[in-house]
Amino acid sequence: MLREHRILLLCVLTVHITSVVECADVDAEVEDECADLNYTTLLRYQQQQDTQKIQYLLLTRRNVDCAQTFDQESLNQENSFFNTSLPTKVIIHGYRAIGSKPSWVKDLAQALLRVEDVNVLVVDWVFRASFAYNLVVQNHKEAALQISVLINQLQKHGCKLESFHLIGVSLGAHVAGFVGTLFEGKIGRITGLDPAGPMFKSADLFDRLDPSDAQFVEAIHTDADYFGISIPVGHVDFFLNGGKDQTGCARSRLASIFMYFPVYKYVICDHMRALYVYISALTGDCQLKGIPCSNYEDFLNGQCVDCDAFNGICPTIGLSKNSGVTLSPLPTEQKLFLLTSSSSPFCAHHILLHLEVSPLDKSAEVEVTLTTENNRTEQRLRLQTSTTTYKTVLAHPVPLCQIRTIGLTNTGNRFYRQADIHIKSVCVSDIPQLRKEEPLCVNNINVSRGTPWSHDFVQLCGF
Ligand SMILES: *[C@@H]1O[C@H](CO)[C@@H](O)[C@H](O)[C@H]1NC(C)=O
Ligand SMILES: *[C@@H]1O[C@H](CO)[C@@H](O)[C@H](O)[C@H]1NC(C)=O
Ligand SMILES: *[C@@H]1O[C@H](CO)[C@@H](O)[C@H](O)[C@H]1NC(C)=O
Ligand SMILES: CC(=O)N[C@H]1CO[C@H](CO)[C@@H](O)[C@@H]1O
Repeated sequence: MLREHRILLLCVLTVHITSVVECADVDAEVEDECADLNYTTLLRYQQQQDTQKIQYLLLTRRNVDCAQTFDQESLNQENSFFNTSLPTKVIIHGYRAIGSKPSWVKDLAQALLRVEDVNVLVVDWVFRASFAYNLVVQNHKEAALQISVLINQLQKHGCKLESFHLIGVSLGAHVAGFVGTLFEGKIGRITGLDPAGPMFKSADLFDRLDPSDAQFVEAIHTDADYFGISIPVGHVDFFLNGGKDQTGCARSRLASIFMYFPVYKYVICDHMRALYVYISALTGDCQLKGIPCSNYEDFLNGQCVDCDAFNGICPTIGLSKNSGVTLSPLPTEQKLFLLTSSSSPFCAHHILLHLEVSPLDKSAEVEVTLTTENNRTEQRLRLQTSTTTYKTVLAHPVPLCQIRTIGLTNTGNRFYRQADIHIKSVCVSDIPQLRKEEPLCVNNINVSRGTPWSHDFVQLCGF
């Protein structure tokens, strides 16, 4: 009895330490019936034990929790849950660290199934997607070829090309792109979740995801300065928080040699955010909308405040047709910007802060605070002698209509006495701006050093 306990404890410890399930026999009887992603180890790789074949897992509403393996033969088998009358989502992972089995795959598949009755095929190309990144890049087209063979077969069984939606993470986005190339852009939709950047940014269109790869191509960018690609690759491209650094992810970037160690997870926080935001957008109850703009600076400076160029409908992350884009022909490589919060469901309300001041003798600084019942947002603005108009976009946890108080503090200059700052007007308004909505403004304020000013709004939501 005592011995058994010890063995069990050891098993639990091993699972924790290696995060690779080595004591799987414990509940093997239950697990065995469900297919799972393969994973590879350095030893297996060195001994070339792994076959190079891609494995497919199938999840549907009839087997949400327990994947079936899937291949061409499955179509002739009665017990397969694949339904050729339904659309098919194909999930393609990217580079995989040794020994890893990404847990997000199931989360994404289940989120998709909650929204739509579809076949979800998970492409497991781990044996081509591990070890040296440059080899994986070389392998990605081979993986795409194998996937295209399967899609060809599915077509013969009655699946329509336009009913396929490929969702590729990182390098998987370029795999999806190449599958799209092989079908001459007739695949219905491709979603790239932070498409990989290294070795792809300057690649030929043939070699990377681009708008010609499917009838609708979209991408979400979250790590454009590191693992992700910095250029737009779809009809529309959502750049979250500018597309580079995400809120709640560590700033410091240790060298990529750490990719092979447990810190991998930590280093790829920005990169994987695109995926988690996408999953959240599918299941959450708030919408993540992008504002068209030519660059992030202009967006932050309040130069882009509406979706008039999109018939007034801001493109939304998620499964709606063409992300809600109604333009015909579709735009290409249109950059869309949005700010997010640091955790699920990631939604933030965009608020434009607009300040008009009287000309100043010396540069100054003010702090603007927006207060709601439970929240407080602060923004410091540096005021220059050369400018009297300041605009900035804030990510706010609650909508504008819930803002109770606006405050201004003359935070002054450390080195000399700061005179009063005369604010001609301070205004806050929603982005996207709707024509009928008036901004909330207060005019003619003198803010002295050491005497914060504040104003209460009387407003209600829903009118
Ligand atoms: C991959 O996993 C499947 C079960 O899902 C198993 O049948 C197959 O043998 C595995 N392949 C390798 C190479 O480990
Ligand atoms: C396949 O999907 C179609 C369309 O939703 C449905 O009518 C049919 O019953 C499904 N077939 C099976 C075997 O579930
Ligand atoms: C603010 O100060 C200016 C001069 O410094 C003065 O002319 C103006 O009346 C003041 N306004 C208010 C609202 O106190
Ligand atoms: C950061 C923070 O305090 N957020 C809160 C803002 O207010 C909403 C509800 O009004 C809360 O749910 C958030 O936790």
